[in-house]
Amino acid sequence: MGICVGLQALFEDSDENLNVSGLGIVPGRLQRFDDSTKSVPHIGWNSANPLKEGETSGKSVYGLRPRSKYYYVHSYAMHYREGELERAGWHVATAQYGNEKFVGALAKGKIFATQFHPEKSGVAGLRVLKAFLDGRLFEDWKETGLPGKPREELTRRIIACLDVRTNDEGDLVVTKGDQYDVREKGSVEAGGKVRNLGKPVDMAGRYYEQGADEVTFLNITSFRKCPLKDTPMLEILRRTSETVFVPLTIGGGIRDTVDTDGTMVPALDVARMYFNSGADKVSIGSDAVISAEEYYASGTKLSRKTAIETISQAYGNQAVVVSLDPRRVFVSRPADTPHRTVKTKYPGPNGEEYCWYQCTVKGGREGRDLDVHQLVIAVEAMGAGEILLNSIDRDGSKAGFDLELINEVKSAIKIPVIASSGAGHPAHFAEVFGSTSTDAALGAGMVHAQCSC
Ligand code: 1PR
Repeated sequence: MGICVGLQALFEDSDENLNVSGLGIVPGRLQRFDDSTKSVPHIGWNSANPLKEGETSGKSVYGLRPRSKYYYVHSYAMHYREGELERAGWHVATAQYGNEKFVGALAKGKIFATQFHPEKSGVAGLRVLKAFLDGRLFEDWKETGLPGKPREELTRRIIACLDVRTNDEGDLVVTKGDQYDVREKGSVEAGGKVRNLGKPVDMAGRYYEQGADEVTFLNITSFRKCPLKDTPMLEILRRTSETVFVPLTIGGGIRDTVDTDGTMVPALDVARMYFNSGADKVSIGSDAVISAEEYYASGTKLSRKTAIETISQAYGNQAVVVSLDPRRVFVSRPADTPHRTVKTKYPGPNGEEYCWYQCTVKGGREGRDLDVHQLVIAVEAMGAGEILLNSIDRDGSKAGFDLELINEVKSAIKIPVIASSGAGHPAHFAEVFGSTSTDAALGAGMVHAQCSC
């Protein structure tokens, strides 16, 4: 059985590297998705429909269902041409991305391959793995009761985010900031304690059961006092990946690091520890801002040594998320700043009608002379695969997403964007998906509020 690149290797070759031939078991050459009108990599939940156009019953291949969705994360695909692979004896399941129809899965004899990740596709994916292990190549399948034909297209993702840190007693807890301030206010007994919303592994498992498309852990305090190999987040990932079968992202402290014994550990080795513990993606925050500043200072030359470049080179750009922590800086006129401004519907404290989005590091504690437009262009050039777009102004506000910020970032790059910060009601997700072309949306405070973990 081949998964993702395991399917791609079966073909003759790929535009990804024409110097390296595939196994040639399946005729054809993989091509990169067209990114002129959609984000690439193709990340998210899409079909793998075993039925042909217009069929409402037929052979379901290894448990694939016409209306189920499966998790994809790739930039190259085998375009589907009606009947071509079938004439070579292959059973094919298809998906659609924009105007491109491609091979989602194929089977012949003892060979089975999926472009999607069944191990990260929840219950639908586990059904496929079980059918393969049981050798159930075919089962008769009849569409029942559901109106209309299956929509073979990418659905946008809803991601549950857990900000994790140690509390004052040293326990690793899920917390939540209000404009990045995670300490309780008000009651004396709370006494500015770190908000404790529950245990990370329990809460991640609950969000998976409730249908989260992905789970993101942000480790908001680097564990400076313990050896890297004992970082508590590694154990959290190991335990979470045993029961949560959707993609896991880990952020916080992904950078070149000096271990407690004085050893210099490159960001790539830090990331490798997380990948080996069950992470599918790593999220880089502060280090990305510093790298972008160096990128512009060097005249937009790539150093090939940054965390983004080395990790995406080794694991693919789909494994590297860059997390932004911007805040609004208001100005009366665009001429008052060299940065790219937006005319905002939400005037500043002195009625200013323009603002620019300042990048920050250290969890929002330090503003930099860099705006989000500059940052995302630089990190896309370095090989980042996705942007996690937080907003300090909206964080924990439950006032809805900063749509102006999201549109500003989406207009600048081709890689997917995850809108974050401000979700307080399901309608906020409908609003952000309806008013922007964001590829995913993330919630933290809202999902925690509904979780009786
Ligand atoms: O800089 O690479 O070590 O990464 C640090 C990571 O930790 C960054 O991704 C940064 O965003 C995050 N972080 C650092 N400090 C805080 C804090 O809250 N004090 N979390 C923090 C920022 C962002 C989301 C947040 C969403 C959704 N939180 O996790 O939950 O904004 O908010 P919502 O409740 O409104 O839905 P590095």
